[in-house]
Amino acid sequence: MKALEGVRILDFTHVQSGPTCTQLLAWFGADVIKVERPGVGDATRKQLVDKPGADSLYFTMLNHNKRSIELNSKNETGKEVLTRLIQECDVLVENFAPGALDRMGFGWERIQEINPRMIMASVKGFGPGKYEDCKVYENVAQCAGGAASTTGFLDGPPVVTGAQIGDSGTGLHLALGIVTALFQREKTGRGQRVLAPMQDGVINLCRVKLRDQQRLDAGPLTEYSQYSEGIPFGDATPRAGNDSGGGQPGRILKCKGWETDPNAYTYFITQAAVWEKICDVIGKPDWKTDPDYATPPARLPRLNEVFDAIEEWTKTKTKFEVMDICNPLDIPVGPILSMKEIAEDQGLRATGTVVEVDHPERGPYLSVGCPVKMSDSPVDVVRSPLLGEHTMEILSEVLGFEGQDLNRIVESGAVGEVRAEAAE
Ligand code: CAO
Repeated sequence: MKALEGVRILDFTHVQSGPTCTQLLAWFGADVIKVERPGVGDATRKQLVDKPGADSLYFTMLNHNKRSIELNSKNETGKEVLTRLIQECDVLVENFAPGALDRMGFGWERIQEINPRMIMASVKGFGPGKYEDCKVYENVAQCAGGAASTTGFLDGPPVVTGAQIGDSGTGLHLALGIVTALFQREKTGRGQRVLAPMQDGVINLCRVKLRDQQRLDAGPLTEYSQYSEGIPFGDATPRAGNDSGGGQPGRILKCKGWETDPNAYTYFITQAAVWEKICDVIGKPDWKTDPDYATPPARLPRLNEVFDAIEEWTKTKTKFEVMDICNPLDIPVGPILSMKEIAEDQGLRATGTVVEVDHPERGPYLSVGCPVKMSDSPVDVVRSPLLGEHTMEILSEVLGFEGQDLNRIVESGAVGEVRAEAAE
């Protein structure tokens, strides 16, 4: 038994934001039917190809546990099949460019007519307003959502982050909206529209930076390194390098081997509660009582000096030794892990956060498993479907087409050439 067993998703998503969402729903037990253009499929199948002829990692890593049906939703027979899918499914998820579903003839009004219980969930770049018709990709959302202006160093340009907060982040927001709408439908019997604009998702994740924007009205942001360096603040939340986003100053510091290893660094937080232990560890016991260092406000104008001293110590240890020494003392630190280290981490393999999956075209590959663990709804990661792998199964088992009806659909070309050949 899985949490979302019995929930059927009509997955009209592509690229990253939408597929992230429907993959999560599939992991929670929903039956996710991915609708793809015949012979083409999700564009990511053929993007960033590392094994010619095989689906790319970009596609496989975002589409586990789904079934794939090839369907031309613009031809008449295709529309008939799509209408039946809308009748049979609980949720339609899409992240087409604005207006694409309407142009197909399946806007919200029409979907409600076909199935009033249907939840229609969309990712768009922007919410209603002057940018609502724009196409948007990850980094556009990071920029328009305030992340880029607050990421990077003060003396450099805005920077986008490797974490896909615009795409995968919005997929997460959308998944929450969908399960919430399913919960409400239990009481009302009605479906509803769920919209997760990427700009809104990024702004939500940058909440603390809007906090700081307003704190600027009360004076300089004293926990930013900029303050301790005597650099005046402008009128917007500045880029803060690797400063901690909260009230406990922290930075990334060099560790043993930094000269040759680009990831020989640790994050180090000078949490007030463990300041005395930090002083002992780094060999500065006098700072425990020295009024210039003993309290957090006294340290704020001296952060560079404080972190320089800590770094003198971290440079004598590997990032893992720093972790081993500081953890028992409750000093919050974290090694800068490379993707190679994450791929090889046996602890992450044991929890299912990193999984090895086998694929008929490409052989075994690594993926990220479900990041949410539920005690009563275990997750088995199943390889992504080949293009149209489940077309016949969905037409007959889910939609009940058989005999002449099934032949008519296959022969119309609405479900792709490959399937037509298979049916013959
Ligand atoms: N059968 C027939 N036609 C299909 C089809 C199918 N099964 N699936 C898609 N199509 C058609 C669409 O109807 C659309 O046609 P029209 O332009 O004639 O209406 C066309 O394929 C292309 O769809 P699109 O405009 O969504 O795709 P694109 O590659 O041009 O743009 C993207 C991609 C991501 C920029 C755009 O979809 C978008 O802005 N989406 C919303 C924001 C978003 O999710 N961005 C994240 C992208 S990364 O995760």
